[in-house]
Amino acid sequence: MNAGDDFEQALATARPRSWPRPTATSAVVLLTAALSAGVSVAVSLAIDNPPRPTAASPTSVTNLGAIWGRALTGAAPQHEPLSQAEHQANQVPRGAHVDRRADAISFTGSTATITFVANPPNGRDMAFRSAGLENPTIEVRRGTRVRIHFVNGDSDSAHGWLLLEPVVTAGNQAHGPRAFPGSYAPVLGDPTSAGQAAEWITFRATTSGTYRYECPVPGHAAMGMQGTFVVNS
Ligand SMILES: [Cu+2]
Repeated sequence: MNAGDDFEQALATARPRSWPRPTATSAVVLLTAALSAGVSVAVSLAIDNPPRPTAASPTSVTNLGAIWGRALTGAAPQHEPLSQAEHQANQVPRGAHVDRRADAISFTGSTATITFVANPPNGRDMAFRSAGLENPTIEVRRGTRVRIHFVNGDSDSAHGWLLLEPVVTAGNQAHGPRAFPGSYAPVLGDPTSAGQAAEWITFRATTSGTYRYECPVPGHAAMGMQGTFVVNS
């Protein structure tokens, strides 16, 4: 069992029983993904399974982040001071080329270490900040070992980072199986006296293509927490 499984279990345990069941829409999305993706979809099912708000409970979209944020407080593997997180959110990663006009960060080496800070106070709301950019497009070469340093820079909402293979688009959100084994930074909760919740994940970008990263908290990708991740051949 890896750290991600621990977090998904913690999330499942923390989930109030009265929340609405997944809607028919999410069932269709999951079924389509299952038909397209075989075994790996089981992983994304665990991510996509949190109940989605229904038309009868429109306030749930904004409340879920707050509820999960409180429920997961203190559960993160690491914490770091907000000032440190903000500093790292604006640092250019080692070996990276940053194109600010194109809002893109590219790597040509065999490793890429990227910090994403969700909703830092000085950034745009509902966005990931990296190298001083908002939701930048990331480009790596096929075979690159990618390390993601994910920090929840928010004060009152849960956030995560998930790299998906966009096999289905519903509304303005792409849904698919997790792009690569390990390409998921589990949802982190609110800060503690030790600082902002933080974690590291590592995966290998083994297949070229265009992928999507997003925050898996329901509603957050639609509100802007998403970007493009390109694996060049
Ligand atoms: Cu989020």
